[in-house]
Amino acid sequence: MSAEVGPARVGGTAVARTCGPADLAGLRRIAIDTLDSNWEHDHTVPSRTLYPHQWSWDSAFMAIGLAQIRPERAWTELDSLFRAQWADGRVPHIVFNPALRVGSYFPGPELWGSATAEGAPAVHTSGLVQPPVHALAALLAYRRAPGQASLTALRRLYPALVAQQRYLAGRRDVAGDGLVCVVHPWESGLDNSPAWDEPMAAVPAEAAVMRAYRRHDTAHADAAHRPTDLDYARYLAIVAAYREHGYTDRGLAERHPFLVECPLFNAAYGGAEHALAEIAVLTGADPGPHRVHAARITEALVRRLYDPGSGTFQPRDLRTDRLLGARTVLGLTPLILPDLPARHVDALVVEATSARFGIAGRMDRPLPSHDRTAPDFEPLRYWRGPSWLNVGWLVRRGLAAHGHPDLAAGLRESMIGLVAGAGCHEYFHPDTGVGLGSPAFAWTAALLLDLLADGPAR
Ligand code: 2M8
Repeated sequence: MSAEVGPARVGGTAVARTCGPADLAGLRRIAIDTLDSNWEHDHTVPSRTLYPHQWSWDSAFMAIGLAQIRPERAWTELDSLFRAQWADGRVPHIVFNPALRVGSYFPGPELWGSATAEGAPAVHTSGLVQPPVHALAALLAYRRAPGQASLTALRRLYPALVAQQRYLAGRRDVAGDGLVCVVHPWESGLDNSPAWDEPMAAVPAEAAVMRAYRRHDTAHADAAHRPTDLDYARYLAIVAAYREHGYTDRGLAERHPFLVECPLFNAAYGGAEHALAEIAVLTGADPGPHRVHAARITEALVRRLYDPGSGTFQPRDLRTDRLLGARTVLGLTPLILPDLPARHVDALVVEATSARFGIAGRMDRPLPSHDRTAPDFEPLRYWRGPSWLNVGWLVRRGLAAHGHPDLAAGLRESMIGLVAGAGCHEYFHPDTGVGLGSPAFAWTAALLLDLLADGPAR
């Protein structure tokens, strides 16, 4: 097996490279070592330095990679996350490891105060959620490692995955339109995406409040690559508004400062129903209700978040009931929905292959997280331009499923090229491919394993 990967551009120079079997085996080894060294008794930490606790959607991505190399860990990973599920079904976005010292992450358990919230688990968690990619992860983990043990694990997880969706449908459909809304940029997973600039600007906060806190992230990553102090002041203000009400969702529409329907979150939400239908078939449950719900979500996503003017999906700000115009990579992610209508798929392919995102059979630069032609494109700052493997992995799945094997293969090669050139970094410079953020980042490793295991056309 050999794969043309890249061209990864390192230090500004395009390096077209061909990985032979030895290189690919070496890459696989690096990914396995990264996952092993980030393993922490029952879960994988995204990064030992920047993110030393358990994160929700990270764990789903970990399970996808672990299923290939240590299947029992894939199930342990998901089981440990779902042990922290709240009584209302929410799966918290961070599960704190009680063994770590105070200050090992900011904001830590003392700021979240989950212990006093109704229905929270015994372990400390945040009160937010993240994109529900867990049912898809469980299904893919099963497919990578089929057998009795995996089937038993799927049966065990199924009711918890259903409860996760029930929480979102029952408590987070704030507009009553069949979509769920995120109450904090952290819930989107793309924390400081330009998509959130407008609703964030409406959140009253002063950067100076951050003098009262010590940020942990900027001690481990370049401050110029991270969200600003003003961003953090607003993040904390939104957390405080939610925490004040014990993280209950009743009355959100009247009182909460940040309410947005995100295309990625809702695509994951719909994708989860498709995955649950397949899990139901495998475990002897009824797939029918999941299929019906999946179809409704896709219909609502198209009706509420598709912008015919730009030909892409955009978040909707529920406080103004307007679509947010920034053309970020979030807009491409509804491709993961198998029932996305063909004309919307076609429009997204136009957007994906445009100069904004540059997806091609042979990519000359990595997929950016934001429109690279936009004036606020920032190639170094976190989710405002850099290239990330998880979003690329989702988009690639969508392109492959909707009959674009050449584009899917180009994106795959580009992502493998990034890791070949820079290692398992958290994110990558979208022009040069230089590795940025945490150098031993677990979801990069896990998803690389998945990309390596799939042929170029899958
Ligand atoms: C980043 O988010 C956390 C807050 O949740 C942070 O910046 O401290 C995001 O990239 C998010 O998507 C990810 O799940 C998390 C851990 O990798 O880090």
